[in-house]
Order: sequence, then structure tokens, then C-alpha cells
Amino acid sequence: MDDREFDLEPALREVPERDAGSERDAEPRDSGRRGFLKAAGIAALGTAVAVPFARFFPEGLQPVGLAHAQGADMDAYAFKDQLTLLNDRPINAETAAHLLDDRVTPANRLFIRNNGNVPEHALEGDASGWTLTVDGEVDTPLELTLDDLKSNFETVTRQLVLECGGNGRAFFVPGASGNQWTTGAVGCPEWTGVRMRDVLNAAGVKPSAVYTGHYGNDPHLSGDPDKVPISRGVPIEKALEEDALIAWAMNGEDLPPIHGFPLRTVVPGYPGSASQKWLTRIWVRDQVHDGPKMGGYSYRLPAYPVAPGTEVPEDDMVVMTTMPVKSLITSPATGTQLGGRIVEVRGHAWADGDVASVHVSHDFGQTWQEAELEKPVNRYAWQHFTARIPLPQAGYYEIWARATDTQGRTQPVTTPGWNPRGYGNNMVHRIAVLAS
Ligand SMILES: Nc1nc2c(c(=O)[nH]1)N[C@H]1C(S)=C(S)[C@@H](COP(=O)(O)O)O[C@H]1N2
Ligand SMILES: [Mo]
Repeated sequence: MDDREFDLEPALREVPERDAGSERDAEPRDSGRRGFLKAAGIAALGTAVAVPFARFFPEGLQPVGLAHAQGADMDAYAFKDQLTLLNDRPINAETAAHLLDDRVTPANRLFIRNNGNVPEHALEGDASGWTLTVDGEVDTPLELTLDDLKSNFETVTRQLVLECGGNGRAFFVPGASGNQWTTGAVGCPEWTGVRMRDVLNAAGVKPSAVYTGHYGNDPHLSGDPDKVPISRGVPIEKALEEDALIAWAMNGEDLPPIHGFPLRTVVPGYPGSASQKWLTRIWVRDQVHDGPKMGGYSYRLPAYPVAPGTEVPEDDMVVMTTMPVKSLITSPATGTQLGGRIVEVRGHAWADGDVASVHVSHDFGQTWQEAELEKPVNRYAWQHFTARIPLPQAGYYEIWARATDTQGRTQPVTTPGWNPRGYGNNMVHRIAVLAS
């Protein structure tokens, strides 16, 4: 086969330019600088950041936020392999589908979703004195060192899918503000840590416990030390599931600085925002957690179906919980010119639970063929599929993939339930190929 790339995927590239970085409840607004990034490249960033009254700063001093904008976070990002940078402050980057072809996502291909800056200690790889506090609705509040976690609890290693709740946002019409994720805010690395439930049980969960509240120590973009960029949590039953982890390693290595070094939660099946990076505290709550980005329109969906573009009252928004069934074609890359009329398709599928089947189509969903689907190596690992599709004649084809979970829920061929912030888009994944 001499597969080549061709430049023919107009239908798949209809992603409008939008206010890339802003989240309406983020203060200050995440700066959307996509156009700028494209035009000038990252190298020019340092000089392009305008600081009013900069001449009044004492020499050699600069505001914390600016120090980050000028490179520290970008240095922590530098090891990434060909990710698409959607925003540089905070850093948000996704991964093209064909770069997610590995069975286990390598650290340098995992998307990044930051709401604030990368903390200093993480940038320096310094975990000395790190503790995790477990308090709130527990019998015995705990303060655990990394060594406590590693030696007092059973260590477990699991492949777990991490996906941002806003993955697929770019395809909603009308669009939603926020990072314009297409399909690449997802990955399935192998995580090592302890079960969150073992730690919670060691503290003794009181009957009054309803929810967890997770805290990290990433600085707010404003530089205000009293502000928390994001603190979310999950219903206590979810936290007590055996697959929810407190992890210190990814793919057998310490967590990379940008992914939460030295400690994070990994709560599979839920929006990625439940997987708190740079974890310092789990506050067990007697009510639904009300930390930053638990309320308003953040990670919340209308309580009832709404017409696209509807202004939904805040009171009618409910917290998004489980992530929908989904799949991704990771080979061939979209834009491949096939050396013949057979396309060998490969990819992954995942759900909140197990995926029962994956089907592929070469004719815009008019006919579907069942793919070979592997069992997950463990619960919440993504499942690999392959299919060999004969194409009837030379020409342009779209290959679509559609996964169905064990409860019979399947991926829609168009965007599902429009919502103000563009969460939960699990429409079928499409790639374009040319057969010769
Ligand atoms: N402390 C902290 N944890 C965080 C975030 C953050 O901004 N700060 N972002 C969350 C969101 S929205 C997602 S999708 C995941 C992304 O994890 P990753 O950057 O390791 O891929 O981290 C979550 N945990
Ligand atoms: Mo996210």
C-alpha cells in the first residue's frame, strides 16, 4: 500500500472560529489568542503580552501570572508531541485522532485541560512535604504524605479513559464559548495509585456524606492566592466505586508536571474535571459540592431538552455526571489517499461501563458493518476495534464509527442535545479517505 495524504476534507473541517478560551465564569476571562498563535507562533508570546504600568514594576520582578505567560507553563508543555494548542493561558491542547493510535496513550500525546496555571512545585518536580488532607464528613480526618499513600494502601494500576466534558464542543451549532475541542480531549493512559475508596474508608465515611470536593493547588490566572481555578467533586457513591483512583503515576512514571504532579484523582466515566490535578484535599461534603465550576453553566446541562441557542435559566441547569458512549478512528489518518480499495480501520471505543459493539460505515451511515471489538483490559479502559472495509470504486469516502454500550445506547450521527456550554457531544467520528 502506498497511502498518501490528500487535502480533501472540507466537510470535516467546518469548525468556525470562536472565542476560543473564554469561560464566562472564569475571572479574568481565559485569554483567547488563537488567531494570534496562528499568525505569530508561540515564540513571540513573551514580547506580545501587554502589561499596563509595566514601567512601575521594580526591576527583576514580574507578576506571577505574567511569569507563567512568558514561558514556565509552555516549558512544561514542550514535551508534547504535535498536539494542537487551543489556548496558551491557561494551556489547553488536544490531540489529533491519528496521534491517539496507541493502545495506551503515551504521556506526550495526552490532551491538556488547565483552568489555572501549573503550580511552581510541579514545574520544579518538587514533591517534598506534599500532603493530602481528607476531611469533612469523616470520622477521622487524615493528613497523608505520599509515602503514607504508597505504603498504607493497596497500590493498583489501571488503564482509565480521561475525557474532557467539553470534548466535541466545536461541532455544536450555535457554538458555545470555551475551548473549541474537536475530538482530541480524550486519552487512556495507565494510571497507578490507590483506590479513593480505600482512603475514604480509612477516614471513615459518615452516613451524612453526599459528595466529594476535590482541591488542587494550581494558582488562579489572576494570581490572587485566595482564588481557586476549579474544584469539583463526585457523588459519594461514585467516589466509592473501585475504579476511582488517587494516582501518582502515569504509564509507570511520576505524573508529568502539567498533568498533576505529584498527585491527582482519576474518576473514569465522569467528565475529566472530576479528575483533580495537583491534589491537596478531598473534602467530604454533606451536600453537593459547591466549589468553583460546580455551579452556573460549568459542567452543567439543562434539566430538560432545549432548542439550540436557548438561554436557559441557571436554576434549570443540573450537574453533568456520566460521560456518553463514544469512539474514535485512529487509523488511517483523515486525509489518507489509499493505495487501493480496501480500508483497514482501527480505533478505540469507551463508555461509562463497557462497549458492546462498534459499527463502521463507508456510505454516510446508509449501511453499517460490525467491527472486531476487543474486551477492555479492565473496566473503564478503552476498547480497541478493527474493521476491514471494501470500497466499491475509486473516489471519496467518509468512514464513520459508531459505538454502542451494553445498555444499548449508541452514538448519534449528529450533535446530541444542544446545551449552553457544549458538553457531552458524542456524535459519530468521521474521517475522509480517497480510494484509488
Ligand atoms: N487542579 C486542577 N485539576 C484539573 C483541572 C484544572 O484546571 N486544575 N482541569 C480539569 C479538567 S476540566 C480536565 S478535562 C482534566 C484534564 O486532565 P489533563 O490535563 O491531565 O488531561 O483535568 C481536570 N483537573
Ligand atoms: Mo474538562
